[in-house]
Amino acid sequence: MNTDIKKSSKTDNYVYHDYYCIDELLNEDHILARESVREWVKQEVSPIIEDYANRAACPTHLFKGLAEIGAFGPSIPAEYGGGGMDEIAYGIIMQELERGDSGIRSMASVQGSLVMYPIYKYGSEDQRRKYLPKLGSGEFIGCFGLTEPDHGSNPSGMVTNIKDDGDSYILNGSKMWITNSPVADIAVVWAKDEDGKIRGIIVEKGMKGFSAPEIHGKWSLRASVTGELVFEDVRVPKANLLPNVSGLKGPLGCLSKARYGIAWGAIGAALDCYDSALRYSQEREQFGKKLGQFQLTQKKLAEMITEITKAQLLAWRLGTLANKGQATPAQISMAKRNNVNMAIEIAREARQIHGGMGITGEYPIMRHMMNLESVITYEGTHDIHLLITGMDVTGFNAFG
Ligand code: TGC
Ligand code: FAD
Repeated sequence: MNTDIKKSSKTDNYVYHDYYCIDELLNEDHILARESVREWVKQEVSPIIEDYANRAACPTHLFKGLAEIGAFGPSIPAEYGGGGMDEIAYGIIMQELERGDSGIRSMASVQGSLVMYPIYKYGSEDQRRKYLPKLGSGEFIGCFGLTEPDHGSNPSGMVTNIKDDGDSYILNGSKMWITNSPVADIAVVWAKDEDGKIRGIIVEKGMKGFSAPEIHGKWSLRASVTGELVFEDVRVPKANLLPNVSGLKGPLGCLSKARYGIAWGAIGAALDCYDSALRYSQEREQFGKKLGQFQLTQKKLAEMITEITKAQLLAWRLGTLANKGQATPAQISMAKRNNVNMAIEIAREARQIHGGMGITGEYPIMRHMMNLESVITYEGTHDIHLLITGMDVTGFNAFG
């Protein structure tokens, strides 16, 4: 990957906004985690992110730093390579990362919630010991293969499959839109066995018949690398099958974990847009007045902070439920859907407040706005999450 790092001379002036004093609901560990990740983002992400996004290059050198700040699996036990913290700390870390860039949060979400978590939750003790420390330290990069070219919202229709062949399985099929796949050392892949049951299997880079070509031409998440996974008669040892889960609930359980993190993460992107718009409105003058003195600008900013505050409260409450193991998949869907949509709306309004400057890389707005177009689609689209809520409240399944 590209190591020619061009640093910006701009200062990251971001200030956190906590209109409803939600900090009072946090403990010392949460605040400490937040401060250290925020500082890391200011030092390591903000100066380079615009350049990487412009070049559509992934700052893979940040994997190690993400590991050092505890961004991989913050709520997975420390003995298995995680951070041993609670779910609120995990959420706060995702918020601070996405304040920098959704692609950086993606790097952490995939590694922690979609690769380490399934190995921790569904793996054998041998698999845990073999992979988790390396993933937790950033020595290994992982990816998660669920989506296929013809099966996105409906993963149960997947055609990727494994066939029994002595002490191995033979894996065939392909996966699409896979974050980190071109740079990954291992992939947690979901495939159907000969009984049509969905199973998880760990595929390692270098296995014969396995390739992971990059997908080019994205206008969103440009600093995150996305690719395919292609399996042509790949022989995978049986020891790589995740033994403790079968069925769609396996991958969906991982998605619950990652969607929860996104519900927090999106607030970070929204806060960055709001913060930039507020500062701009206090500095920029038109018609002899600051933009912030116009009622129309005040309406925009007042609505932004109202929506951010509602999203913060939703995420915090979801976190307290998650800490008790009581956050339901449908509650997580509601928070993911609401908070990502809120962030996109705020990015659009913040763009307006910045006028022409809002379309440039001088400000983070367009980058966040374009990123959020992926975030509103991956991990379940906006409408799929609406239908999950609809099913939960009515008892009727509207899929299919
Ligand atoms: P359905 O019959 O509803 O459920 C099958 C089984 O799964 C259980 N379940 C869950 N378990 C844990 N967590 C959840 N969130 C769960 N949702 C459902 C369910 O109880 C059932 O269990 P059992 O024991 O009865 O078998 O399944 P369905 O086929 O009707 O599908 C439901 C639907 C459409 C909601 C689901 O397929 C879905 O969520 N589709 C969206 C697909 C999606 O989100 N893909 C994401 C791919 S990964 C990704 O985007 C990573 S981006 C990463 C990054 O860069 O940050
Ligand atoms: P489709 O499922 O084809 O949906 C198209 C449209 O139809 C959407 O608006 C959808 O809401 C709507 N629709 C579908 N079904 C219904 C219905 N029943 N009722 C009403 N409307 C419906 N996947 C992975 O497995 N791993 C990854 O790491 C990963 N990373 C990603 C990174 C990026 C940048 C992107 C863009 C995607 C990534 N994905 C990943 C895939 C992502 O999860 C899928 O794109 C997403 O689940 C939607 O699938 P699809 O793109 O095939 O859209």
